[in-house]
Amino acid sequence: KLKTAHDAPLIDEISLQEDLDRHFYYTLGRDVVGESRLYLYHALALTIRDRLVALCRSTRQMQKANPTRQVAYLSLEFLMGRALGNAVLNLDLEDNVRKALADYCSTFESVAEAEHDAGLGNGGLGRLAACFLDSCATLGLPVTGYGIRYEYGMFNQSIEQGNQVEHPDNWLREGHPWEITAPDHSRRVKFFGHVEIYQDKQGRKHHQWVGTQDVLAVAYDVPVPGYRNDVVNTLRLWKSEATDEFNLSEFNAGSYTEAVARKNLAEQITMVLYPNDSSENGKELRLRQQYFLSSASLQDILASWVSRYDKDFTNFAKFNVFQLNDTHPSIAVAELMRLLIDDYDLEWDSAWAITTSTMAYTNHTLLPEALEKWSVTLFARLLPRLLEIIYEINARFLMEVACRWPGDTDKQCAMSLIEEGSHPQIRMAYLAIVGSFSVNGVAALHTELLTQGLFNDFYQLWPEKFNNKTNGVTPRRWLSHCNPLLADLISEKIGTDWVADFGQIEKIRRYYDNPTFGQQWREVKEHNKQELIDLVRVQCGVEFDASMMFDVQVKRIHEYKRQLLNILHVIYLYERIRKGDTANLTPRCVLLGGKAAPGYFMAKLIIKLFNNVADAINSDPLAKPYLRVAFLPNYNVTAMETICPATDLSEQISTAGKEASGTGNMKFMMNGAITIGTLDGANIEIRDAVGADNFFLFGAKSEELTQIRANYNPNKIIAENQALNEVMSLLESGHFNLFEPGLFQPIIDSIRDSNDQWLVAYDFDSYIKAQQQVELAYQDKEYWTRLSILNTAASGGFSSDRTIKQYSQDIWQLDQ
Ligand code: DL6
Repeated sequence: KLKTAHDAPLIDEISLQEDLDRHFYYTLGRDVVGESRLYLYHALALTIRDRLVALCRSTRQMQKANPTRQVAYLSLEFLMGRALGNAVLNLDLEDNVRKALADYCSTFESVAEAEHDAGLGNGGLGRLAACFLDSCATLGLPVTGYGIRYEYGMFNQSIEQGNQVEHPDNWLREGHPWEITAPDHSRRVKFFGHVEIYQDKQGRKHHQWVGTQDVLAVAYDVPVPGYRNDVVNTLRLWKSEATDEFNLSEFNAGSYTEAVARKNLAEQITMVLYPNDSSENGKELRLRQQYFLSSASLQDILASWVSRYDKDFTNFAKFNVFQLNDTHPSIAVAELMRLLIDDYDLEWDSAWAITTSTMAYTNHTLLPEALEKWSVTLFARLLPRLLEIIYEINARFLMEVACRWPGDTDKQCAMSLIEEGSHPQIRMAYLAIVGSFSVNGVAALHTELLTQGLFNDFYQLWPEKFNNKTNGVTPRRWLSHCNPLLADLISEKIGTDWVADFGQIEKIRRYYDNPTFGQQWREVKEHNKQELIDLVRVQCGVEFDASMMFDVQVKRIHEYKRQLLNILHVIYLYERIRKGDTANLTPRCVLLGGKAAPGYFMAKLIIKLFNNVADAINSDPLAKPYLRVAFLPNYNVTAMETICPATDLSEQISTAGKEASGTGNMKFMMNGAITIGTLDGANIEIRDAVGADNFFLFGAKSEELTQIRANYNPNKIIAENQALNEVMSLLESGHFNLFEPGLFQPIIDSIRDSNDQWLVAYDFDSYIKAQQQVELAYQDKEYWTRLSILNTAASGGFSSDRTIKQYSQDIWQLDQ
């Protein structure tokens, strides 16, 4: 554990004010107060960054003085969102910041609005990485994040005529005041070329990867503050740049255009984040990004090791762990081998011993389309030395398989790192498993399905490698920062220790049936709803009403997440309204948000359907008292900070066995929303924690799916279920696409398809029934409030602090 740092700049009111003025007037050269909140934001960010830099330095010094095991968290995605509010909270600077800004006639909130989200991630996986960094710093653990500084992050989404339109996210245009470039830490990453073998005087063979086209990885460090503990860790993001070579060769030879083209090629690597959250499209540039991150990060760590211990790697594994966030950086397994053998002269066996005791792999998906495979041909061209190493790893691994299952060649084919066929492919998940000492899933059910299904062969071979680490989210951002009124109300009752020790949130359970506390709880929700009402009005032009239930589903748009089921329920409610069946209807506002991968046709059509349904309902005066529907464009971290505190009902309705964990479910729960959900991912653990009575369960269980699919007949289900029949009839009548005939036929066909993997028709009936339970519960305000308090009170286990403690103890073994 790290101790308090002493060389931090003063955090008192006067020094903060002075620094703010200095940055505003001198660093940024501004002199007109009120000129632009952007400059004020930059001045404030720089003021706070000064403090972070000092703490970062003392954190590093502390770590150097007491060398312990270090973790490098390798991830292609870090979905950090805004940094200002989080830093102010964690450094406890809010009062002083407010006072300093008052001199500029500005509020903290308005200045914070000027910050762009750092959207360097698609969704759950990237946001998890961001929550983990917060928890590692808060727990004082020596963990460094390594990622890519994409020039363009996750695309911005607008909705035009109901359709998603993508716009580039030029988030760096106005500068990123939090980062500090560290050019002295630049690394060279090789691509292309070929391998030459030579023998040294001792007759030992060496492989030389030559004729390569090198790219420079330039480090940009972003500080990651812990919560009020003087610890600041680092997120190191790599930017690709051309090496200087072109100046000398091509450039001087007059090949100006070629030289510039080559420079562009190098810079392309970190140009843009791939916007597919759960399908890989095998693009060469993506593989380059993966290798670029892995190579630069490993080189960085090895260089720092060598600077201290020369080429003595005896204790390297004792002091280093690499956590691979999904298979995306799994090429690191082969790259560490290459660096140790080719650059540091280790023998294969020593290098392999180090690799397999430092690499740990987290799996985040069971979806087959998301399991990465790379073409052998592409590897041979782009990373020839890495391919050789992968072949060697595979050959040795298959001998182990042959020993365990003698004569079973099918087993060898099934487990091989190379999928044979006309276009052989490298199975990256298998490379990650073979090269790691730990493989973890992200929720209990997910890990169970991994060990019993997808990775069962590997589990049989190495059961000790597999473990579960249920995800979590940071209560700093996802309660203290985003829901300050609720945080204050909680702190009034149980003190403030819960922020850093989230298990203590359980203490508010005592107040769950206290009428005064319940009233205050409702008032906070009411206030938060007003904030969301304003957002929805501005962004969607739809007027929500705080007296109605706020029913929310925000996440990436994917068939398995079943936004479609939600839409069918909305149509069902509308149908009831049209029929005048409104006696027991609980008025509700339904909010949907999320981005579809740009090439994902069905996901985009689902967005369009939702918007068309919303238009029909919102323009029907009959519906207004009962139902309002809006699609929030450009759902991102910042939007979620307004959404989750205002939500009554959290929709977690994926087909069982498909959502690895989910983390939105946890954010909603912390903020007192009640879940309607299936037994999927971490929903199961959420329900266990809060109690079955305080969770609206529906849907098929994962263990039932095979049986259901075997004789699935959605047309029969539709014919026999009056409500679903009416919903389908309205959809099929073209009511929602009067001027776009046939537009939604692919969706209709998918629901009626007996191969519908997502079982929308199957779960419809139980979903509707669960929604009816929700309606009844919501009508009793006191009862609903009790459910809400109980949900927050039971959310203690879903803090990423808990998750990180488990990683630290079980996988990283930082306590030893
Ligand atoms: O583990 C974080 C997050 C889970 O909560 C989601 O359930 C899961 O869908 C998501 N996985 C991905 C998959 N990407 N890939 N590969 O984003 O991870």
